Amino acid sequence: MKKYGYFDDLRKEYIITHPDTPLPWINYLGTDSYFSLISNTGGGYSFYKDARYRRLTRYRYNNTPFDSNGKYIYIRENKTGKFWSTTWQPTRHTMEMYQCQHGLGYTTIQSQAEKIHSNVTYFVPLNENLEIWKIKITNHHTHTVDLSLFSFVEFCLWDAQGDATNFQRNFNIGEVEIDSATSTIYHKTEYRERRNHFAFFSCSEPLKGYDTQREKFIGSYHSMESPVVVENGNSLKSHAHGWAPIGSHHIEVTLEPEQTKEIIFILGYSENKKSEKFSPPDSQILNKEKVNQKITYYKDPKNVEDAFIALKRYWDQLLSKFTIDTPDVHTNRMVNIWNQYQCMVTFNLSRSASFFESGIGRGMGFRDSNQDILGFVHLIPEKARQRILDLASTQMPSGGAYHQYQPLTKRGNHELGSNFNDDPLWLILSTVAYLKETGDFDILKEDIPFENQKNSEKSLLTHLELSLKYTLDRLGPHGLPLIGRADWNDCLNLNCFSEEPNQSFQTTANKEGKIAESLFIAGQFVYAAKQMNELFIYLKMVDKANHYSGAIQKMEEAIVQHGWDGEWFLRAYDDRGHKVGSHENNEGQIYIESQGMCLMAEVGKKMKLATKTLASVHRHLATPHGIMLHHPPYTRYHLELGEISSYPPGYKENGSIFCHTNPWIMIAEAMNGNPEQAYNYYLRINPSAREHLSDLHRCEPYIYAQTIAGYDAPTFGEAKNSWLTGTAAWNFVAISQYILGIHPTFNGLTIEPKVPQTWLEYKVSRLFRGVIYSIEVKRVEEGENPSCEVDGIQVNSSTIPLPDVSKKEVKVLIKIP
Ligand code: BGC
Ligand code: IFM
Repeated sequence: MKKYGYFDDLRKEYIITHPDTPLPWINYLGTDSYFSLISNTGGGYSFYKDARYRRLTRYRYNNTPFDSNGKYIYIRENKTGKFWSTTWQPTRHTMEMYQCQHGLGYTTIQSQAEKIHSNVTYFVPLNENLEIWKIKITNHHTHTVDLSLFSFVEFCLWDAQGDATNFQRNFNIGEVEIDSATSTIYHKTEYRERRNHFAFFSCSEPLKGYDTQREKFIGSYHSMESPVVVENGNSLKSHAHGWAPIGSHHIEVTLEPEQTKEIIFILGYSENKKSEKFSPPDSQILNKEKVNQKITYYKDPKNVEDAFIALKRYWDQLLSKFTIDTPDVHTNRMVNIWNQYQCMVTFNLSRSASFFESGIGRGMGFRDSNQDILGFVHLIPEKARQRILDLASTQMPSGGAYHQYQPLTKRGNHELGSNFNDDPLWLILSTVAYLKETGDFDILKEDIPFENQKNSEKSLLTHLELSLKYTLDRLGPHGLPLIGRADWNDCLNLNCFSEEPNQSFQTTANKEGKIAESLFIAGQFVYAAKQMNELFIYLKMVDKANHYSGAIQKMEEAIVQHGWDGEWFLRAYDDRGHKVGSHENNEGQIYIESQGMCLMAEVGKKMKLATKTLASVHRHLATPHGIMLHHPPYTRYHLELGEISSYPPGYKENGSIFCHTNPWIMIAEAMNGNPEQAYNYYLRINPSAREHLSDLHRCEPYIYAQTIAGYDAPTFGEAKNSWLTGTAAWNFVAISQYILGIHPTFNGLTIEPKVPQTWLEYKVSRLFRGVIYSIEVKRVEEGENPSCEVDGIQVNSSTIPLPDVSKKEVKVLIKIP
């Protein structure tokens, strides 16, 4: 199979050597409010905070090539009239060299054509709402060359939804302003409304010309491959009045042999002063002073270099909080670099904006963001704290939660409502993870409103209890949690069948009389409630702990009595009370989710159900490419099951390898004392370990994808929907906390290695509550007993308590059999 690139672990980069990757292999720039997506051929889009409401540049989804529209620079040799683009796309000319380096928060694309070498680095400086494109051009001819450079971005008219649909309006509203003195193009569409934002696109060089109207730049019946302006080598100084505003600078460059020139482009977002917010009188609406300061600052290459170094330092420092050194290269590079990096991206963007998520349909998912915190909390706990409070503010007094909220407004999305009955319980898992990481128990006292309404505040602890109550208030005929619209599996819609409510089953909590029940939520309840109990005990709230112990026991009994199918856990009962995920079914006999959740919750521990369950998972669901969601997949549509059966067999929720769920089984295997199997499953979906399969896998080899096509799919092994998936967080939890075995607890750091026998030793360095734990794990020598030494002193527990305050480093040596 073809290789498209390689990992450079020292530089923390993935280096792509062939531009025609099976799909665009992308990177995310920006860590805070301004984000930019960029592919290995310069495709992508930018937005401020919210990919729906503040989209800066336009992107065209669903194209061939996939990423058509981006951040492009054309070079034209004036004498010969030959031209090409520095990122290969959109001209796709023959190249003398090409290399794309995707690094942490930056992407560098080098290429050479006609002996002209270019090196463009794209990045978003820390704490800035702008992106830099820094280009260096070198002339490798033995003679002087005259070049023309044309930059290109296409502006989006802010609301990406309206931008993609409302053309009768859109083609009339576009407005721009050109400030030749500073080489800046302003995009100010919407400034006449009560909006106060605008975009700017500037450049370090004096302009020969510019263009702001797409049609003029490209030319009618031309294409991005050969825009008429580039072909002719002359910009038209076009002004956009409606239609499609773009930003294109025309710069002239003369280079002696082997001379290099550096040019800087700055694309950014800004807002007007408050007083200018309403109906500004004329074009002088722009807060130019502020923008000019920024532009002037970043036109200086020295400042750009400093910002770039600061960004690199930022990532080095973040990733230094958790580093490992194990015998396996795939584990090392994913854990040390890419898995943590992806956790940051999913934390920032939830499921909103990728090449597969349009940035329109989904904002911050309640379920999703809570899970993303699990893999992110050690990196920047303060941000996790704020996210927990934001999420809790979208909870309702019932404990239910809006399924998602818009990042710009932080308000719950009404259309989707709140009846995904698993949602509230995830808040418990994220909060407990935060507490264990930080020991910041004060967060539990924070007053948080319901549905963002003032004067409705209750403590976070109350919110968490309401999450448990929400489940307990909604139990079905078997005493199992009602599924509502769906649980973790969005597409398992079990209440679709009967039009009429089931009259024989109506409680106040279930006014609609819909009775489908979820074994996933049952397991999740036990898992979450046990964590709450641990917290109550730690907080010495004994009555509460006792109260919930009763609820946990009852739920476990209901699961064992009504939810055990003999060799595995059922998945659900549908609205007519029929089993889902049973050997009695013809299709969908066994599902992964309820096995994972119930085992992580240690349901049926006394009856030793884990070994049997995991053997069933192995027998029925495991494939060389990962563990499938269920099997056999549904071959026809079932009204009583809903969207799950709308997918062709082996894809998405209908029996693909839904990577998010695989770590639950890895965790269960590790907990059940089978490290070999846990690690074996880990490697099956580890993107780096699949790099050699790139032609089959197709997605980026440095990032987890949401799904890999299942055994029954014609493209078994093909990954889809890379980047924004809970797979990132859960794999990090599985490998770091359960396989490498380092997990934070209320009282200290627990170390319980569950690694394969072939590993003779490994090291972990873990920052925990301000202390560096340098951990070495080794096999016992012959005749030696397993042991744990902390700073040279033998200890009996696997939980290492925090040292006294003055100590900043602890050395731990663990000997395992
Ligand atoms: C997708 C799911 C998604 C759901 C809700 C379904 O079509 O398959 O992955 O979570 O829609 O947006
Ligand atoms: O659990 C969901 C998630 O919230 C969004 N993507 C799909 C998953 C499974 O349906």
